[in-house]
Amino acid sequence: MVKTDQKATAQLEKPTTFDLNSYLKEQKALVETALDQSLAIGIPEKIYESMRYSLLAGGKRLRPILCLATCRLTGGSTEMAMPTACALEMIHTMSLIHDDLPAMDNDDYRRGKLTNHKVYGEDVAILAGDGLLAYAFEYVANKTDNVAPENIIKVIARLGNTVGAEGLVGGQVLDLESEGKTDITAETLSFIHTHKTGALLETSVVTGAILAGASAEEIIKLTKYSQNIGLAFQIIDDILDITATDEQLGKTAGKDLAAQKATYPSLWGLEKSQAEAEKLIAEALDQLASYGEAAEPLRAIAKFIVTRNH
Ligand code: GRG
Repeated sequence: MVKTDQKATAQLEKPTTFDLNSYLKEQKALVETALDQSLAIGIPEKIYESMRYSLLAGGKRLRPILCLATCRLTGGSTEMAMPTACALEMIHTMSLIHDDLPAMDNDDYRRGKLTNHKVYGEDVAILAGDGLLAYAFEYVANKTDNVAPENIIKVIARLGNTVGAEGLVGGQVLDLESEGKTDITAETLSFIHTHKTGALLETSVVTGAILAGASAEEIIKLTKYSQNIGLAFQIIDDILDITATDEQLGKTAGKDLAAQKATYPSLWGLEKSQAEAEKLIAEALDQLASYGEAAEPLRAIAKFIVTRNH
């Protein structure tokens, strides 16, 4: 094994008394309650039911939890960040609804449940995604309290950039264009994933810091932290598509292989992909050095990303 890998492994294996399972359970419960309260059934009922079906279907709630944790780390509060945390999950959920459509990945299951279009039909699923996307912006603008207005505007602009052609939409288009091609380079794959998956994870961390009024220097470190965990997250996602079961994933495993999709394991093999993910996480942890104990949640989440099995 090369030196950097040994260093990375040592970083990841550093003992800690922080109980990530209890932390995630407690934070997830907070987020679930806030999401449930964020969207009441209105008229026409069907669209609200469809939006709530996917929004409240479970999932790890990683993006809101990252946003809340970063806001608290940089001097803000849970309350300041909760509307943005909910909006991040609304955006993530809408991207999953659209990603699962027959015109895109054509999936029947998501988060262990039938996909939105399987329950409500394609027409309503598209509109549920659109509804959630629009509502995310409205929710941040209307519900954020005790934050300087210029920081709320920064958050809204950042969310827009993350969703659009410079973010999720751009990544998804290149992903669709790359399907079935056998000559995808590591650069193209990196573009797809930094846009499709990394951008929203990065924005989850950075918006937490913006809401708290963090310094430019802090935002640079946290950006690097979040870019690294975002890429590592995708590498592990690719690995799990090969090594995990349908039950562990809550969706069909082995789809990348079946669709002949270029993935990190297909480019580098499983072992090198895992080593690269660990190296990225070790570098992410370096960015948190100046925070001491207070950064334990962000450290533990980073480590969880490379050790998760779902
Ligand atoms: C954003 C306007 C707009 C359109 C969507 C379909 C699309 C454009 C983009 C695809 C984005 C996508 C589905 C990326 C994959 C991200 C990913 C790794 C999802 C799985 O995230 P987890 O593991 O899932 O956090 P849970 O279920 O735990 O939330």
